Amino acid sequence: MKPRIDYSLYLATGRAFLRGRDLAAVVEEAVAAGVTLVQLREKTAGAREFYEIGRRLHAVTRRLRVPLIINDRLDIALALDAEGIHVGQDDLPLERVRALAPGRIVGFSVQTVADAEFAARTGADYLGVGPVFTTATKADAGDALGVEGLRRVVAASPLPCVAIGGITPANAEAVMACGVAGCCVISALLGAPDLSAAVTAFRPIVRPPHPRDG
Ligand code: TZP
Ligand code: MG
Repeated sequence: MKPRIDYSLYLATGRAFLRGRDLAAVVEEAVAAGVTLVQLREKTAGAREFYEIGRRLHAVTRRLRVPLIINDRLDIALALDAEGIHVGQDDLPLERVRALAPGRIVGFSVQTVADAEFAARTGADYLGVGPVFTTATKADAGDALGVEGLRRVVAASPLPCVAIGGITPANAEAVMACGVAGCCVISALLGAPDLSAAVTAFRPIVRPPHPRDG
């Protein structure tokens, strides 16, 4: 059986937000403050650079005992022996990713109830649902679902859902009330002037799931 995964505060990385800081140091600070899961999202790196960044980051996340999820690239996830892989509609097909990554966490990005049902049939472990709110972080994120749209997808999904897109401490309570397992955040954490303070602001809102929940 897979160990239980704490999705409550999921940090996705973004190079544009580093402001000269070292990625591994930033992630270490975030996890120390209460981030529970880390996704390495590198949209411009070639395979070798992505791998080298991942190698350094995985050393940190292993030491801190949080799972590392690789965005988009199954080859990099496998080469790093990362705990998980997250794919969307334009990446390798979910069924191939599931088949090639047995025992790893497989996340899938969805916007609709039909996508969520497909992902559940195809063996995803969790869903990234969004964008919930408009966001400047992902240019092609599509139209915002809003809280009501998020609620509809979550209600129809048998899988744990993580909300993404424009989530801040100010709107996270409404997002969590939709029944999600957690919030996935880039700019409200990495763009904050004080990362630890931003994590601390989210923490009481994104309560860890109750053991009875699954
Ligand atoms: N997928 C949907 S919205 C988004 C991704 C990767 C960007 C989330 O970033 P932010 O800064 O937390 O809105
Ligand atoms: Mg992708």
